[in-house]
Amino acid sequence: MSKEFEAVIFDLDGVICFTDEYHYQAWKAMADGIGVYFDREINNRLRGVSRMASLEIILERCDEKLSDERKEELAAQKNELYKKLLVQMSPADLSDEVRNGLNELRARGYKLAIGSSSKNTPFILKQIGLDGFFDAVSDGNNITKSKPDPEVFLKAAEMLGIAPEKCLVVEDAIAGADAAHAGGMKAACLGDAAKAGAGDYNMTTFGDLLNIL
Ligand code: B16
Ligand code: MG
Repeated sequence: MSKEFEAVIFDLDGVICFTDEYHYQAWKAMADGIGVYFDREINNRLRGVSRMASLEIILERCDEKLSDERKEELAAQKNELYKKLLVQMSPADLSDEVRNGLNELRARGYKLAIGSSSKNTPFILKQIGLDGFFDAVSDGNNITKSKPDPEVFLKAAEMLGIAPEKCLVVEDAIAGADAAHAGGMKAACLGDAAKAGAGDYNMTTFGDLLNIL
């Protein structure tokens, strides 16, 4: 175990597993239903962003001003579709690289947590066979402010009983790396966030974590 860190807090979507395509399909069906243009490029902007904030981004292209009630209805509609798509996820959606990496970090003595914006976190963890695996799960169900606010990561650190500066956050979204920094934590980034150089460590693959920790 490195002296610098005692715990690792993982973002879920885009780090442990990949639900982008399901988010895309569900938002696309919702947007088509109200005649609003939506494509994969816009979908990329939704990474790490909460459900309601994602809807606001999609509605930038809607000429009509919708009531809060209608927005709740549309978000609920999208989530129902999304949950139907999540049913097809299984432990096969967890790569060997991630599974082995998590087991190795645990063997090295690190506490492991989830810090995700998603309210569907418990269901996704169950689908991919990681139900009960993490020492703490902080997600969209226990926060009031979403990334780039640090709340989700600070709650994870608190649940673990470990000081924020001893936690390393693993993220794929720039908003997530910003959230880690706002909470006094370092960030190891993958994907978009790594390409943008948003992390203290910018990785090409999950397994690179084993060289940092
Ligand atoms: P839900 P993460 C985020 O998860 C996703 O990246 C983002 O696309 C999604 O809008 C958000 O969760 C909320 O998800 O609608 O399931 O509550 O990357 O923070 O693990
Ligand atoms: Mg993510």
